[in-house]
Amino acid sequence: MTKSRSSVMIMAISVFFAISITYFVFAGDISAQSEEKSFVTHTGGVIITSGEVLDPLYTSATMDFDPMEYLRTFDYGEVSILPDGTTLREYTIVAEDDKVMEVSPGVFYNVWTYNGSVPGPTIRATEGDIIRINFINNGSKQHTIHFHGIHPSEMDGVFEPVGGNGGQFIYEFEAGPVGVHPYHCHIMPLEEHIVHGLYGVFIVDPKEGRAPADEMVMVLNGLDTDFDTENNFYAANTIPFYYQHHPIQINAEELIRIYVVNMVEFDPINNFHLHGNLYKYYPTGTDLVPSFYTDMITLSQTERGIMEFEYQYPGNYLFHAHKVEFSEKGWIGIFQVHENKEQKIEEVEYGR
Ligand SMILES: [Cu+2]
Repeated sequence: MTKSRSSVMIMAISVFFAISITYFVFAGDISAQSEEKSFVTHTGGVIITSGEVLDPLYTSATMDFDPMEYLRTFDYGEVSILPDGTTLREYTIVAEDDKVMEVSPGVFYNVWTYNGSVPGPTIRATEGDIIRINFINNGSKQHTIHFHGIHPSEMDGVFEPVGGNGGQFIYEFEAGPVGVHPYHCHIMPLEEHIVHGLYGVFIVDPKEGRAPADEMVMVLNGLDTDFDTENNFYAANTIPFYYQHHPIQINAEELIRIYVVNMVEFDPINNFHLHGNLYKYYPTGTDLVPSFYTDMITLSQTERGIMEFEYQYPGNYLFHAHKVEFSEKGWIGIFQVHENKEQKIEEVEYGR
């Protein structure tokens, strides 16, 4: 009896020591893993991150996005002239829904993309040009492109769902009216397809052009990274706080023109406040005469317009949502205004 009790004791002590030795041998590895962890996704892909993965991952495909590059990039398409002299602009837009993006340090989000980015490319044309979009859906779900603007019903991207895994559709219409318009997927549930990132900006320039300016695009967006139909992050151009950490460099006494589009879902309003200045505001950009001179506009879903301003004094100026919750969750940035030693703006080449 006593003998068997002591052998149990010896066995228990041995097991304890074995576990302790195992712990000390592998302790280095355990502490290393608190720095970086590997996550195996639903389809077997591997993600290595130091943060928590809040989003179900479909593949390990990752993507990079540079908000500074996006800011001033305009896609004029492949240009050709039709027999009647009209300009034709052709684009290829590919939809995908399996990309993963680190939207904030350690927070990975499954983005659905047009041409691999959120927002998709800024499509730009002159009023009266013919736009032809070769749309390819390489996603796993149905998607479309629904443009705001004037076009025939069958080009509206609503009643012709484009199947995934290579489905194709050609959207063709005349660019108009003059202004700044969003485009986005129009497959139900619409909020889901939009909030994951299937949207972009479509600019239609007037034939006579606009005054030369330092031009930029800001898409106001929200990211619902935990699927509770409330946004966890807000941003101008997708990455929260990006333009606060990387101020936008502009010159004093130089005209700045911002094409701003509100794509935030779930919250009924968003807004845009500029510090140390006021701007001329052209709602939807459809009129060449500004409707307001203000430092504050309020925008509902897909509301958009053109802002124009010049800074008089060099220095740092915030721009942000005056809905403070949004600015504290990422929708905030800085214009770093430099003394204007030489006019750097080149003539905007409309219709190039
Ligand atoms: Cu879609």
